[in-house]
Amino acid sequence: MKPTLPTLRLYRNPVSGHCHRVELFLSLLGLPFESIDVDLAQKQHKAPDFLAMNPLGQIPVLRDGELTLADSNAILVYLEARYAPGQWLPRDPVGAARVQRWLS
Ligand SMILES: N[C@@H](CCC(=O)N[C@@H](CS)C(=O)NCC(=O)O)C(=O)O
Repeated sequence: MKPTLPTLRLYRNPVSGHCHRVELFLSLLGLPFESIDVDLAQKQHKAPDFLAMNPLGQIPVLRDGELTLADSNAILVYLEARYAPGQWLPRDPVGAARVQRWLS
């Protein structure tokens, strides 16, 4: 089920490929989301409030309601399972493994 309100918030930076893959998938799924730019030069990703979301101090981070999730691969897997189950990721062992290999 797609949310009617922009509850999805993506902490990102426009030059980040890891963020781009999440933004691309959000767009492919037609999910509205709010982008929050994280200024890497200003070390915003190492500030305490950001480290509370991702102790590794890296973007992207996705917030979906009460959920806070870091890592682009994890976010892609979550978005597919939550909003488009069975449409992008195969569930058979070999197919699932091949997708994970590609993502990695
Ligand atoms: N495995 C992570 C890697 C994320 C990552 O490397 N993000 C970079 C930007 S593209 C970052 O935040 N670098 C800042 C740092 O590591 O201090 C993912 O897939 O999301």
